Amino acid sequence: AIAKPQATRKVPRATNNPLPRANDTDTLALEILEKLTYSLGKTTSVARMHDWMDATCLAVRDRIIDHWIASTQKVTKEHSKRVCYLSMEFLIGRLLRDAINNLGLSEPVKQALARYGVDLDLVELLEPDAALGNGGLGRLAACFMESMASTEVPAFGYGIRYVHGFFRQEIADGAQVELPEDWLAHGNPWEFERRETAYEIGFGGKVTMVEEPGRPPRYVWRPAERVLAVAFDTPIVGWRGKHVNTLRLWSAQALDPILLDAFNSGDHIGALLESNRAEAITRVLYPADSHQAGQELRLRQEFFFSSASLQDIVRRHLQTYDSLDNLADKVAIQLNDTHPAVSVAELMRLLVDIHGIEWDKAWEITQATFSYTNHTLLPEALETWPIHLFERLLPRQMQIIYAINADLIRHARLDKGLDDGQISAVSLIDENNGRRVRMGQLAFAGSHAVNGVSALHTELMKETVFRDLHRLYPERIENKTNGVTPRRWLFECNPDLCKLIEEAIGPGFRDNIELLAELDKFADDASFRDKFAAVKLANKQRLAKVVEERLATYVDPKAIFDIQVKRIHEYKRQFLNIIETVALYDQIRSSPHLDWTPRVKVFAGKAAPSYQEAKQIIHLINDVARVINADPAVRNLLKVVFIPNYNVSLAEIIMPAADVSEQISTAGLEASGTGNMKFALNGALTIGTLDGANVEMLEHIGADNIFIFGLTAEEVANARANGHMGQPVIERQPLLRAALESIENGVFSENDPGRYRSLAGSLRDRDWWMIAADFQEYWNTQRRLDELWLDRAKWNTMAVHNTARMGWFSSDRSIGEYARDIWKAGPKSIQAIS
Ligand code: B1N
Repeated sequence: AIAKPQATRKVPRATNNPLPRANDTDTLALEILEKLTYSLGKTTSVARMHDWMDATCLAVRDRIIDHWIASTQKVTKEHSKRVCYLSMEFLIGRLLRDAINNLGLSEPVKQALARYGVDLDLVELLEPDAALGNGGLGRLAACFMESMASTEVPAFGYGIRYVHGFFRQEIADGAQVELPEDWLAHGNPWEFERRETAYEIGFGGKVTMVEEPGRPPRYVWRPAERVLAVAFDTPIVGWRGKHVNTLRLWSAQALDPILLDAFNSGDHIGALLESNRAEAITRVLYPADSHQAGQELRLRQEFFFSSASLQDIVRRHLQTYDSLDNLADKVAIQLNDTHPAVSVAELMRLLVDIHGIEWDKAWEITQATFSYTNHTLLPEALETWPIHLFERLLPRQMQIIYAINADLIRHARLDKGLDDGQISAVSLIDENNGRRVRMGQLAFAGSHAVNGVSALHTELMKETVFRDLHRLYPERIENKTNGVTPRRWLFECNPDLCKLIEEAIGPGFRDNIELLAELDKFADDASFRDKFAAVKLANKQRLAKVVEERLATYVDPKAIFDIQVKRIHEYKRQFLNIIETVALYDQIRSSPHLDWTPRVKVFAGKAAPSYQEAKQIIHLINDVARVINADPAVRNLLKVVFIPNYNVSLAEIIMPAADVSEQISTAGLEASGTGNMKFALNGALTIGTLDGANVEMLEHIGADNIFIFGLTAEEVANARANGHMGQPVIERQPLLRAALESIENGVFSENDPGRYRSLAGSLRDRDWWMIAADFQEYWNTQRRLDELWLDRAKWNTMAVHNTARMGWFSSDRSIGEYARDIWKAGPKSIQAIS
């Protein structure tokens, strides 16, 4: 029998909003049941864990919506300036724990589910990662979204709703295999489709000039092809639910879902061609990190989301204001690398062609609105597009770029007296490699502020890629060192450490992470140190369990966990790490009587599918692991594991479980790094080069608490310029020589002895990544870590100092600086930070 229906609930009179949801366990338990019943159509007796997950997300989502509405109404009422963060990637991971934690609902939700015999910890594991990004750049965008909500900066994130995110990685016979990722397969409880928020995006076609008497000529673009961009909104809730922002991701659709004429005349495939072609734009994320994907589809993706975002920004502005003259007072648009740089030309088109604003005025608005973040100096990552492709796909934008370039060159020549060589360096068109559009120069020219992501990187920007533009506009480049959100990367991933910290210094650090500094005085407190170490050990046990489950390999939680997790790239030098591992293996075998410090070398990371060298490095790590782990001679003194499918959720288990964090890129090449920050925040000791944000970590943590080695960026540049070769270095270093020879001669690849000959050979030759050059110092530094491990009190003191001194690397601090210096947006408290 069905119970008697509840009396109709009263609609409150004072506002048009429903009553906000209550947060007690009883209410949550009831509402989760209601979601299960009325939204999912399931009873408790047939519900699968997945249904509980969906019901929980929906109940939590209602609470976010309450705050979302309040935030939106407040921003609208106060006419606050909004930040629009344009990014091709948002590497979010899971959202349920983030939402529950930020809303302070951990206990009531846990208890509510327990009433049905359901464990929240297991429910959380069922949520798929939103992996709409490759690595650091995409994860930074996700941290920034969370920090903007937490610091109450009104913001929209704009990006692409890829149907397939970053590929899943499996390892078969030691080699990487890529499998499609399918995060939307079971639906996405966090997103709201906004079918009414849709824009037409054009491609190709012709531009004509229209002349009317008494008016300046106008250009009209008639695209040959048009697709629809439909908005999907995800609320991003900040710390304590104070503020909620929107992540707006665009999905591509054909204007006509099916060509009925074609279908009726029997062409069933042709009838769907148009919709397939349109939907292809947002089908899949390009898996290349720090490497330009030169295909047409990539340029389509870039323009598609740039144009949709700008049309949305302009339309929303005109809903409130009757002119676009004050656009820059009300929105700040941040270009996350050059992927959305075509926005500069597209905004000019909207202002000049569509809204009739005079060119110079439009340029003023454009420059005042945009700012641009550069994330890499690697030449292979700097985006350029062949003129013929650009012109064919975006004819009007190409004309506009020529016009911007003409103005730029005129200014450079007439006002600043640049010579031809300097002009060709600042030009938006590269004439040397078969004419190409340089997206970096376009983004620079169209912005009032350009920033690098660490102090060193910003200085190198001024000396290298933007040398000449910097001389022309010496005020434009500034530094904004990256940060990570402490909510996900400390509170959520390491709750036991947070409890311990709270016992020591009170709860203030949860609202102001820089208060972690107060932990410093506990570094020499033996009892605190021991508890700190006990938390670390428990986190290592948790990781050991994951390794056991996924790899059927036992690792001893009492050994040093020495971890390198990040994209696989030559400049990140996983190869250096594995060579050192092989050398250590040799030493243990030849001197088994010595007192070796037990170590577990942990690796994880994905290689771009077409990056052969990176894939070889993965193969080598797995080959080395197989041989070492099977050798009884090392007596568990050394283990090597490669954990497949590194992603945000795996990182949340790994970061708290590291003793040693490997940040060993060739100096000058890692723009910042953010994994380095997550590890140190969780008390790992860093072994690293003077690269990216490591330099600033050294300043904050202090030289006594970090292990720095290797050539400096300047020394690398000099060595390369002076024709450095690896072979003479290798000759002088028996350890390196023996390790390299064993790799080259097939010790780790007996079935295919020549497998690593060319990889290893590259060290004997140019040694481009300075692996031979840095080996000996790296080895020595690792042995210093071994020795330190024997004095555990000292090690733990240093680990505590690391956690205590990492507060500055919060993305709240980064966002505060962007808001104050670049965006001029956000609450007054942020504007006032010094
Ligand atoms: O951006 C991160 C930095 O911490 C890293 O050091 C940096 O390597 C990373 C093209 C990139 N730079 N460039 C990219 C990603 C995708 C793509 O298609 C380039 N990623 C970085 C955050 O600042």
